[in-house]
Amino acid sequence: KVKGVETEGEFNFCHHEKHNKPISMSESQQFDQLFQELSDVLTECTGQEAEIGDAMAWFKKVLSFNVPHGKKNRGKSVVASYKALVSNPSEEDLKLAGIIGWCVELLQAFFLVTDDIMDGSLTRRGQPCWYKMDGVGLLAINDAIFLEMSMYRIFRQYLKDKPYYVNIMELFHEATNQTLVGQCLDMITAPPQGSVDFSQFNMERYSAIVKWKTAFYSFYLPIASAMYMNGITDETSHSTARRILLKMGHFFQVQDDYLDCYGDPEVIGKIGTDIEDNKCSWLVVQALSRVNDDQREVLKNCYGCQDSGKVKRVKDLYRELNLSDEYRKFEERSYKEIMDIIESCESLPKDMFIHYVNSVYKRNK
Ligand code: GPP
Ligand code: MG
Ligand code: MG
Ligand code: MG
Repeated sequence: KVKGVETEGEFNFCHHEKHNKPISMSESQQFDQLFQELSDVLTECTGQEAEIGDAMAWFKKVLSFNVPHGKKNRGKSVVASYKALVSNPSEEDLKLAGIIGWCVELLQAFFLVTDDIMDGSLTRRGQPCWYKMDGVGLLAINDAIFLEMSMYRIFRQYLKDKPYYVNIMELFHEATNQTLVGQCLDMITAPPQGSVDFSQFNMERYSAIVKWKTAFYSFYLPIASAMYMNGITDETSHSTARRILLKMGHFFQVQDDYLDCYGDPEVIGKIGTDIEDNKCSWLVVQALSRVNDDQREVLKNCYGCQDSGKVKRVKDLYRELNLSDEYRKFEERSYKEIMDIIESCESLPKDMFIHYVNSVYKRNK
């Protein structure tokens, strides 16, 4: 068994052994270590600011609870991409790539804290959602805005004099805006709990939701950041990167929807809510294209309800329809398509994309 490769009926994405080198321990540790510095910078309070010390101590908790405990694929991929683009990067520039990587993680933390409130989720990364913690509640909204603002304080502190300062700032603004649009589509496509309306649940709508709510910020943003750091600003290069990365992002969200139902909460660190929340998930869109009239009635009666018996009935129906086989076929096809587009890419280093593909394409969490 190759290290890090899922077996047991999982599709094995690790065809390219040489590309599957995980980021080495020390690089990963270096990345983790930067977080402490950033947390200190964001919460330090000097003499005359002593009166806000309690708020800064609170934000320190917000940061340590919500930012460093994820997989950090997005953040680390800024460093990995920067290395793929630059042959002999200086220590200073590598540190800056790491700092921008942490800003992607801060953006992610901002989205997750608010997304969990909107989705009524209970757990995240193996712990209760932040808004569910004692003494937090709706203060989580303020904390999320603090997480968002922290990115711009860090950019100002570390990048102010760099030629790419404005590019990076505009890129993060743009990615935030795209994600808000996607989150809006996600929320308004889901009918209120207890009501039924499948009229908007189709693949066109699904693709739009996941492109906007996930693909831009999770895939294009980290790699585009590394490109801007390296002075790559031309639209041709960026649209090439976008074409590959949006496709990866689409796959990633299908995987997230699949894991919402089939993932082990102990492994994925969160308890799925898509069926209860009436979400236009990949699974329900697939189901709707396969059901007979009786099965459609079951979906109508049971989708979008808190009742655990009804949720189970939906999951049983997914099993009757062999949706996990459908998913596996999609996964396999999608991997091949992605690799084909990457192979045909002339202007940017293929390794930059392949590295990122392999960090997400065989995940079970
Ligand atoms: C994933 O949706 C999308 C996001 C986390 C972006 C949220 C955007 C905001 C503007 C708040 P999801 O609900 O399926 O994610 P998860 O399964 O992790 O809860
Ligand atoms: Mg959610
Ligand atoms: Mg959501
Ligand atoms: Mg999800």
